[in-house]
Amino acid sequence: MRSKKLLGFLLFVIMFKFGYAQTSMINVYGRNSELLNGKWETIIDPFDAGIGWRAVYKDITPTGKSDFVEYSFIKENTLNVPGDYNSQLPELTYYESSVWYKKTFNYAPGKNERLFIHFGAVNYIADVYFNGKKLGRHEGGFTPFQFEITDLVKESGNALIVRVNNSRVKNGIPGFGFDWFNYGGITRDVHLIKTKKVFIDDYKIQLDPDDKSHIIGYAKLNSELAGQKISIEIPELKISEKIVTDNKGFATINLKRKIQLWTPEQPKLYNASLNVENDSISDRIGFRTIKVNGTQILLNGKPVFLRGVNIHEEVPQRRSRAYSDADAQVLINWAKELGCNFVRLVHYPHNEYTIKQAEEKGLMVWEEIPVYQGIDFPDSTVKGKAELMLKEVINRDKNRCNVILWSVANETGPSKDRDKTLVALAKEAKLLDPTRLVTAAFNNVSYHDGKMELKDSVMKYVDVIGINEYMGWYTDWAKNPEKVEWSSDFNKPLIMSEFGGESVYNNKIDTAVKASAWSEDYVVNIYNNQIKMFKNIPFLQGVCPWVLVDFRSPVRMQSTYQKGWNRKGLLSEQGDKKKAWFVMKAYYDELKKMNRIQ
Ligand code: GCB
Repeated sequence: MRSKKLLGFLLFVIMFKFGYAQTSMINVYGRNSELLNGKWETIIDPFDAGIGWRAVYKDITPTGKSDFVEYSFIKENTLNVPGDYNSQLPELTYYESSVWYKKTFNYAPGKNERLFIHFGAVNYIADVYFNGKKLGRHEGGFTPFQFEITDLVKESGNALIVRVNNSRVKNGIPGFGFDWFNYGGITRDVHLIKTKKVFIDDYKIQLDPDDKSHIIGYAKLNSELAGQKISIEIPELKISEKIVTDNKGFATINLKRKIQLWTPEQPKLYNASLNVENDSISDRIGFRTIKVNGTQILLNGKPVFLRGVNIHEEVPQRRSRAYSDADAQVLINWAKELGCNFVRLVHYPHNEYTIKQAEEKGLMVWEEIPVYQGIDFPDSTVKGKAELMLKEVINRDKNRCNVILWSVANETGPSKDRDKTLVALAKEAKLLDPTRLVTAAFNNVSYHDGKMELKDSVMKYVDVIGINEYMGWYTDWAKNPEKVEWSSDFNKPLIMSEFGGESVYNNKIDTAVKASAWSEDYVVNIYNNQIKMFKNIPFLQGVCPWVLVDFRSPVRMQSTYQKGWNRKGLLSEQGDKKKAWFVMKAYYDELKKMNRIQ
């Protein structure tokens, strides 16, 4: 056993040392960059034949009469980037294997310039080659990564080649089975980032959790250069400051101002910029504090009740992954219309457009890594992979003031290995970001002595407990919903992170009593009952119905109603409002009126 673990550890070390992607610099959208989006040439490679002697990455095209090269990219065969491949060609609808992508570009190098290729996300494995050389690999479908190509780039005819493979893997994160569509491909923007020799690699600007007029943070250079002046400008706050780096290339931010705080009602954001030696970054920064006090969640020091909804990163009408600002607007506007002040973005980090749309429109966010049911916790590489994903998403979004919760898992069954991994992840999240709350969605509740009891030793390690329960759908009500009581040994806030049931829009089968009828009325009953129960849970501080909109999932193979869709949406896949939508909306309107919320 020990030697298995040691082997896993060594493999992991080797992976990092040799050819693993770099953790991405933050805020690529605020930097000097250009998009490499558009049509990329592609080769579909179901058996991964291009890895061996056919060596697709060598990018050989036959020219002379006797060049017998069969496996070249052909200009006509293209797919769009960003975008999943499954939704782009009918023959790729259920495809789970490799596609090779190629993009050529010219580049006029600037003086003292450095160049990076940055991927917003590639699902699931990306092997990246540039001008015939392997740059490295990235594993994980929802987090960004980059490679530096300064020394490899030419003025013309650069070839960037990526093998993308979306096979589900036993020791992957997520693992073999999950309840959403396995969209593969280069699913988010690809950027070429240009920096100067010295540039700001990372920064954090935020409110001191204990002083609402104190801005704290840091800026960090890519190299350990002392004495460099970094300027910080936030014109609306009359901030124009210079801070100086120490011998680690690190400088702290420490400023006093009268600040208008970010709230769901007034999501105030300030334009900000950072600059070092003509390398500059722009951002929009909001200021708020988020804490727990006993069973309360405090936003800017005041108790807040989270009126949420769960969202998958999918545009159901297009049957594809959401990847653009326009897609983000559709999803976020629906949540706003429902009356939300909060969204749970499941079950993996969503694209930056969505987080920013939510921030601009006043929605607090729960972000999650895909440590989902069925993870192979005993596998020696799994913990390290999960930790890396957590680091990648915290790194990416630590300046988004609307992100209040980092979720380290969803519905994982207790075991020694699982507990160890989750506790490590919860501690890691706190270490990386002590200013936000840590959570996980659990489903280990049991009915005992007339009460629902929260049962999971890992609950001790999170700030906020998420519970997914499906009374009325997967399980019956233990007793009359109004009488169901909840008890907790933890003096912590609870969010009902999932509840709901399936119905087909406009399905009027006149039964409100039979779950298997998939009728709207049956689900209305579930929602009414849930709401009755919520009113009796004193430590409940938020609810998130499952789910905003019907979503595709191959495991949903019931052939009359589901047909490949999870039908628990408050909206149909065409965006029609089901009856349950109106029940939730009325509840949220009532909560707003009661002023239990901000
Ligand atoms: C859950 C999972 C979610 C599923 C949902 C369902 O508990 O967290 O991913 O889609 O239930 O519909 O069963």
